[in-house]
Amino acid sequence: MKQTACALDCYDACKIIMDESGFPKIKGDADHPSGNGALCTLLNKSIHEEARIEKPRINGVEVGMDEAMHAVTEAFKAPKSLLWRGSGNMGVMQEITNLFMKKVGGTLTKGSLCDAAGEAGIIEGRGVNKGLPLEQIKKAETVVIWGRNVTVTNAHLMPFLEGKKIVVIDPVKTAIAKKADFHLQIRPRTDFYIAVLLARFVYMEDGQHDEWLEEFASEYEDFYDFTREHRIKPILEYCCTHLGEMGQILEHMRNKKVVFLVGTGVQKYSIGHSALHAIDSLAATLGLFGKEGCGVHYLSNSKLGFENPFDVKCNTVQKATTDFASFDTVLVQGGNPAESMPDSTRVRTGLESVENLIYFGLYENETSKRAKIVIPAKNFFEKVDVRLSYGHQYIHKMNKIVESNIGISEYEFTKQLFAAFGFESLESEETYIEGWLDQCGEEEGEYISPAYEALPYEEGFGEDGDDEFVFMDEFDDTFINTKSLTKIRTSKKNKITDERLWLLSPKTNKSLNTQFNRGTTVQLHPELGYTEGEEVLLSSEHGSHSFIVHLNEDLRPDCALVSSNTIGVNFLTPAIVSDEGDNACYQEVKVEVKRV
Ligand SMILES: Nc1nc2c(c(=O)[nH]1)N[C@H]1C(S)=C(S)[C@@H](COP(=O)(O)OP(=O)(O)OC[C@H]3O[C@@H](n4cnc5c(=O)[nH]c(N)nc54)[C@H](O)[C@@H]3O)O[C@H]1N2
Ligand SMILES: Nc1nc2c(c(=O)[nH]1)N[C@H]1C(S)=C(S)[C@@H](COP(=O)(O)OP(=O)(O)OC[C@H]3O[C@@H](n4cnc5c(=O)[nH]c(N)nc54)[C@H](O)[C@@H]3O)O[C@H]1N2
Ligand code: SF4
Ligand SMILES: [Mo]
Repeated sequence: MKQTACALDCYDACKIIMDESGFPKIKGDADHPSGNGALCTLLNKSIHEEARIEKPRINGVEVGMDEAMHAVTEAFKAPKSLLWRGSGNMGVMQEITNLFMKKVGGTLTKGSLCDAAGEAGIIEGRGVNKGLPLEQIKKAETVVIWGRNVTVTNAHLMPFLEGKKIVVIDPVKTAIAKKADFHLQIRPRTDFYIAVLLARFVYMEDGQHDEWLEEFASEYEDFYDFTREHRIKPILEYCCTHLGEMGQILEHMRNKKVVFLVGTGVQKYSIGHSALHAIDSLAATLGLFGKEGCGVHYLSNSKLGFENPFDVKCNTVQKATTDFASFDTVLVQGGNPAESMPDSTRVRTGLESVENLIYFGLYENETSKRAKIVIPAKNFFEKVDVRLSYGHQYIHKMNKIVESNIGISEYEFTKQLFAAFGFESLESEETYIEGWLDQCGEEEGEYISPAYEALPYEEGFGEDGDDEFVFMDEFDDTFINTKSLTKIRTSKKNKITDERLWLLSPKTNKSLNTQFNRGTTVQLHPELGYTEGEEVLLSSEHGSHSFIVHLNEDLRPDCALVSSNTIGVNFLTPAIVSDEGDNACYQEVKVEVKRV
């Protein structure tokens, strides 16, 4: 029996086993604490069906690997080079290319397309982003699923939610929302307000955890004052909710072991950090840190506690708003920026003016089509690696379970470049792999994160656990003028006076970002008067693209849902980064719909 782990960018980071019948017969490990023996359709089907890039290319002509790598070497002799790495493979060995960039004085990216705004908010409050172990989720009585589509993006968590009261806060009636004990169909981008008001109500009914607060978060009176700066009636109206709904949420939290499962949905905005800081501040008010069955589970810093041999100091540019045109050579590794980055018009213009655009990946996509040099990669079945997880504490050694003649690994790619430039000091592949694994802990025969703590923040906050929790004390929003909140009114029918719709772009179960199945639809509420199957043009101040209408009653009428795997979605999104955390802000945009 051979073992590896799924490298796709996903909370679950499933362990994979393959018995004597051989590839492609793979399954999950039913005995693993985070799995149930099943993989998902992406691993059972999509990944095996997707056509690979098999041969290297230069200027559209297939060449041998040696010739292609020679062209890569020449390209890196140009003065200004950039490595833009996506999240196509989550193995730690992806980062080995950093070592080469350091040697040639190249540039790397900072920030993220994904979760960094939320993480910045967590760090503001807790000082460090530790994961909440799965067993604490299992011990909770109430689970508040806040901007995370668990059944799609985190399906292996479902068994951990059995028998619990479930509250869902999501603008969409998702599958889990339909089954929940309470669903707040929140207006997008209002999570900060909901969290602050909930905290205010907790204080008003004297439900704060005084004893814990005195010890770990003594500025709580100031936070109460901060919550009181927020006027209840206009804010509830703005968020399209009312006191009754707030009461129902509080009912499920009062004197209960509560876990918040927060997803990226709450933080795809300039103010994303504030959403997480406010949710954390609510959790602190209730004294939910460092206790059994309690806590806030977000995408954790999976590298916490590790010494990372690939952590190098280089110049950096923003990942979400990279200006590709200012580089002579750009290596795109494991990503598809032409489609996954915000503001596709801007990104494509930039990519097209790069003299040496190198694409190093598995599949043809909007980026590979624009590249001068294409280097096929090995997929994760075909190489060795180590898989950390942002969703749980377990770590997997990834073994090679398939022999293949296609492509090269990131280690081999780096090794060849080191040799071509005459650089020394690259260790062997095994040395790096063992270096990562040696740092792990062990539990019941499984590797576990060195940062694992059964009850994170039990001793306190900050890197060393001797700080207090820092409540939020200011909120600044330049996109929506909060001072004029009272003016943004909604009619009794919940119709917004602003005709433009919030653009939501969550994930789907048929794709992994832009890998595998691509979509073409925009989902709209039937009340808006469009017809199933008709073509519409969506426009924002950043660009426009046409989509096919799919009617969906599970949406709010003030939202248009275009999932993140949909061709053209990012023509609509802004090239900006969040106020904190250098994160993309895919949902900081409203769109107009027009029939074509
Ligand atoms: N509108 C909108 N856009 C979004 C989002 C959103 O919510 N809304 N979400 C954002 C988020 S959260 C993320 S994480 C990003 C993801 O965006 P990207 O990081 O660009 O990821 P993908 O688009 O999935 O492209 C991954 C590519 O990696 C390549 N690949 C896979 N495995 C390997 C490997 O082992 N080696 C190499 N070299 N290549 C490999 C494949 O060819 C694949 O095409 O998208 C962001 N884009
Ligand atoms: N099958 C599959 N799994 C995946 C991925 C995939 O593409 N496919 N992508 C992976 C990646 S890269 C990531 S980052 C994770 C992300 O996984 P999640 O954290 O689940 O993120 P999303 O699916 O983008 O959005 C989650 C939910 O947020 C809601 N939402 C949108 N706007 C708001 C808002 O303003 N407030 C609130 N409260 N909710 C809002 C959406 O309706 C959606 O239900 O999933 C990973 N897992
Ligand atoms: S994509 Fe996620 S759920 Fe599917 S096998 Fe990989 S880690 Fe597991
Ligand atoms: Mo992501």
